[in-house]
Amino acid sequence: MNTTTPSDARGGSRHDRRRALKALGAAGASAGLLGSPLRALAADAPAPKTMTLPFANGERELVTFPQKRPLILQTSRPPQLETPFEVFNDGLLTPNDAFFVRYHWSGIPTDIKPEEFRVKISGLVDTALELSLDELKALGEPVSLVAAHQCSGNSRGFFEPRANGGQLGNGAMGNAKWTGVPLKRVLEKAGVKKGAVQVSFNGMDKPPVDGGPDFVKALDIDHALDGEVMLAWAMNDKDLPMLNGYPLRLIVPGYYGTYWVKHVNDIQVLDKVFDGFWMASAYRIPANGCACTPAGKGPTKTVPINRFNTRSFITSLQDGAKVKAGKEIVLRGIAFDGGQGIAEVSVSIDGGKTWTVAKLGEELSRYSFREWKASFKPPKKGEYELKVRAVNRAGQGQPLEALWNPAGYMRNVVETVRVTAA
Ligand SMILES: Nc1nc2c(c(=O)[nH]1)N[C@H]1C(S)=C(S)[C@@H](COP(=O)(O)O)O[C@H]1N2
Ligand SMILES: [Mo]
Repeated sequence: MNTTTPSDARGGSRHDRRRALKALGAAGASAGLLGSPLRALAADAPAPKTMTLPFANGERELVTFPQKRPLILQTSRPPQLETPFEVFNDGLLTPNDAFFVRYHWSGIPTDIKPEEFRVKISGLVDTALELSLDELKALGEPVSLVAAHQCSGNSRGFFEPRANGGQLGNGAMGNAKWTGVPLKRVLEKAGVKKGAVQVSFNGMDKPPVDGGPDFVKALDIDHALDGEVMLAWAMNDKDLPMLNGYPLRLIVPGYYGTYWVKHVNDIQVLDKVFDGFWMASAYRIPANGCACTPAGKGPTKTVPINRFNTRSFITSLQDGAKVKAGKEIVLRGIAFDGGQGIAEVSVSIDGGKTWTVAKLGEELSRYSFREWKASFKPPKKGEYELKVRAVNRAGQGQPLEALWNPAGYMRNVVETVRVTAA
């Protein structure tokens, strides 16, 4: 199984980034100029802003791309940006300008005229369609859903032994309100013929070189017709940012981000299982209950990655924080899963020896980040190992020891935050 995506293999340099920003050509590009190699030659040039993810070789620049606030740079061509973790403590919805960005190929669209955009629905249908955005929006009442979005490789940088691919911290995820039209409505307008097996989704981005496999994903026909999978044009009540798939993207609630195809303009109903590279070779997980293998070993059998496992995070305190002994504070954070909904979150302040049930916030949807809160009063001075774990309505929880797989997917170990009470 292939575990290195082309973009991971190529990485990115400051020079690359400058070109990418030039290509994107919007206001945020000024950061690209600051980040140019020339800067290094100027004696009084300001040092690039950096931050350090908590693993070896974790130093990253913070850069500003169009429509984005400064985000953690993973690669520049294509843009791959991670959300600084503090953002998840600001609110349950991740702001559009802070939302992570992931692409596989550098041939990304940078200038799309909405009036010229068309999405094509073809293949095993009664009537092939080519719909404008206005026509899509006129198909009926728009639907909205708050749903978490997460890259399969979120948190890969914490894998031990290290796994090939983008060395991400925990910020390749986000939660947003998505608005659009159910895919079902669109497919039913085209009329799905008997014998349909899967539906494939292609976006406007392209490999920069001949022979690179175009990024195309597929869903089983029943999944595509479940009424929840959505073609979305809005994110948190605004147009999608260009880098998050403007003007239209697929939303696959509860499923890893790899299926959430951006700039989607080509949908095909197929009479067989789609065998493109990004389904047949990449984004596959060990075909067992834990999606795991012994460290350093590959799986014998794989299946396409699918639903999120259960995760939870403390967002109000970061590792190394100082708190006051004897003073009560409120710990808070988030939990989410693949769509059953969170049943319970519990917190430990003694490294996992004892656990206390946290108070859950409102459930915005079964797919949304769910807020939790718990009181924390360090009885005396010293070090505290805070842990959080969640379980969903199907009883699926989080392992105390990290699981491993060669692609570095689906990390969901119980998280630990170490703080000092003084
Ligand atoms: N067109 C297109 N869609 C894509 C991808 C891509 O490379 N091209 N990457 C996928 C992956 S792996 C992820 S994690 C999400 C990232 O979505 P975001 O950039 O909006 O955060 O987009 C998905 N959709
Ligand atoms: Mo991803």
